[in-house]
Amino acid sequence: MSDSLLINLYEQMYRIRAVEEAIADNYPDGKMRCPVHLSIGQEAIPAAFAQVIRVSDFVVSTHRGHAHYLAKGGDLNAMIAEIYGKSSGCAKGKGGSMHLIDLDVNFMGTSAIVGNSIPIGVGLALSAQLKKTNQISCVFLGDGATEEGVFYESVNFAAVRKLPVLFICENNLYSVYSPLSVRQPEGRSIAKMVSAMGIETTVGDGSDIISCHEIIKNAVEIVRNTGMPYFLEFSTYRWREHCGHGFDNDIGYRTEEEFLGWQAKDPLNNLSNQLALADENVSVTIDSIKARINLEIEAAFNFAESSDFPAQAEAYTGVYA
Ligand SMILES: Cc1ncc(C[n+]2csc(CCOP(=O)(O)OP(=O)(O)O)c2C)c(N)n1
Ligand SMILES: [Mg+2]
Repeated sequence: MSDSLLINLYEQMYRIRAVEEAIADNYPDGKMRCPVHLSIGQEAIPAAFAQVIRVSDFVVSTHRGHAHYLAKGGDLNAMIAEIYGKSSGCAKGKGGSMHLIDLDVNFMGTSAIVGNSIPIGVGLALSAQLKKTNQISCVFLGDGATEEGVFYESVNFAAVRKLPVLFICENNLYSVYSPLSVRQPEGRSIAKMVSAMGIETTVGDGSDIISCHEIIKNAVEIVRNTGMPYFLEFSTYRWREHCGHGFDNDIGYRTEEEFLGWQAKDPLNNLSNQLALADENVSVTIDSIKARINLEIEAAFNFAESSDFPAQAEAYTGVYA
């Protein structure tokens, strides 16, 4: 892998992490009035994805979608303004953190209803197939979403109609406070269930951005070249509470040891260590990347804070017009 690609991966991953850390830091001010679902700890997957996806491709995501929006090139100012409920937000301040959209880059939306965006992503793949555009459609989903009936209908439809859709499951082991062990029989594999429905699958380590990049690049090429669906399942872990800016290891649904074990596999730290080992001058480059991104984030929060709330007359108007 080239040095410039490694630096690009680092930059993407740092940017996603730093944006969410800034949301967490500012959240207690009480100005962001919507719930936030942070994906700190899970960034390697979207950061790798960002390097291989085209602007023309479609993406849909979930309640935990900040990283996917940013990875697809969604406008940062509009995302932060949306979380602040301002009219300059990407959904005109009417949706909040769970309703991100940026049609300029074909980021087609996120949804608060678990599983809801999956059939939309499949429908987008159907439109690309009918119009012969060579676009692919990518559907981010959590492990919990695979327990919704619509997931099976969608995977089956994609398999039967041979649609160019890439499913990317971020398996962070939990659906809110329920671990997989109380939700599914022991030893069941999500990827194997999907494979039994006739779709090619790969399982990856979501803490290792270099292998994430290889796996996603390969899957994107297969979907684009064959027009067939593909399913990826990455193991990963959210560090923060299910919903909110804090930590919740003390409430009893997961252990501190488990949390620390995953934190020790921090994908951002791992990559910066690898970069430092490869080239001792790299720390100067990394510092300048961080400084630039930190300024960009500060500007986005200033933009959001200084924007107006939607006018009363906008209460019943559309989000896109
Ligand atoms: C249809 C539906 N059922 C339940 C919920 C409540 N809910 C919100 S997030 C969530 C967990 C989803 O878990 P997963 O898909 O693994 O995503 P994660 O939060 O782990 O990223 C649940 C059950 C919901 N929003 N929608
Ligand atoms: Mg989950």
